[in-house]
Amino acid sequence: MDEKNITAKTHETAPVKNFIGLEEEYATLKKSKAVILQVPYDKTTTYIKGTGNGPAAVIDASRYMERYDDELNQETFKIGIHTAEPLSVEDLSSEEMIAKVYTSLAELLKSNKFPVMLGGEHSVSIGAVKAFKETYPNLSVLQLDAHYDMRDEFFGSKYNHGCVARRISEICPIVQVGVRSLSKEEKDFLTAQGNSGRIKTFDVYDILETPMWKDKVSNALSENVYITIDLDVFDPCIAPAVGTPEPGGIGWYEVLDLLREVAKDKKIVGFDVVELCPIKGQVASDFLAAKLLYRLLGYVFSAKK
Ligand SMILES: [Mn+2]
Repeated sequence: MDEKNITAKTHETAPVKNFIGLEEEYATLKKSKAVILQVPYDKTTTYIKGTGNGPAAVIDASRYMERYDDELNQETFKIGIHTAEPLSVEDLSSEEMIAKVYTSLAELLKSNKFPVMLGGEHSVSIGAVKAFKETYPNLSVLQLDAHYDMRDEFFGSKYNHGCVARRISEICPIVQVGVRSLSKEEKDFLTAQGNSGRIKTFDVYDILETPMWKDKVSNALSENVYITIDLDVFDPCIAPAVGTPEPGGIGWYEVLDLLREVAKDKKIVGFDVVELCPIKGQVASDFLAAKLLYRLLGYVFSAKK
């Protein structure tokens, strides 16, 4: 048998439904503290298409991941992680998709679940933040991203993925980390805003120059924090499968250090991982996304807190 056949065979097993291939014992909605909501939406991406395949790729990659967390020395899956059926959003307008995400998350929050959302393009986060803001009035959003996403409108839409941070900033305060690409219009907007407290930005240069940047980020957040992670915040050498890659991103351990710090100082109420745009045969980014999701859940539910 040649190598090609072996690869094909190992990767053609039936797709798993549950994150990490969890048995029902740890995956029923009733018993689970965390619920993974897949939102395979890909309408307004501007460069490489394919973020609609992101959620399935993360679930698929997750089955090859160890269930034991070696950093936290715990078996995080025992909190129960339910993987909900993907939302059918493919044919919806941005407004309809945002409304659907909002409704789904509001329901999960009402039943005291800890929601984790998998995109899809970044605009999926708008409906999520709306729902969290209603449950947690004192909410702020931590955005990890290569892009500022502060455009008021892009390609004729206010809900384009390039406008997501601007829309979020209209709902609650937002703290941006790792950003390194913006338009003149966004720059002018942010300059006009000044240090209003509504939008705080830690770009890659701040990170490089400020030894205590993680504390500063954490201090800029309110008590209840929703985290939105655009995978393009990472350097493309470790996460190349994104719709709009940008050189000079931050590393795995830097992101983990920040998330660990925020989980220690604040109450993380939910998070999303978005903009995975799977590349066939190159699964490192899919696996990174799965591991990131699991590690962050681990920080949130860590026994050591
Ligand atoms: Mn981005």
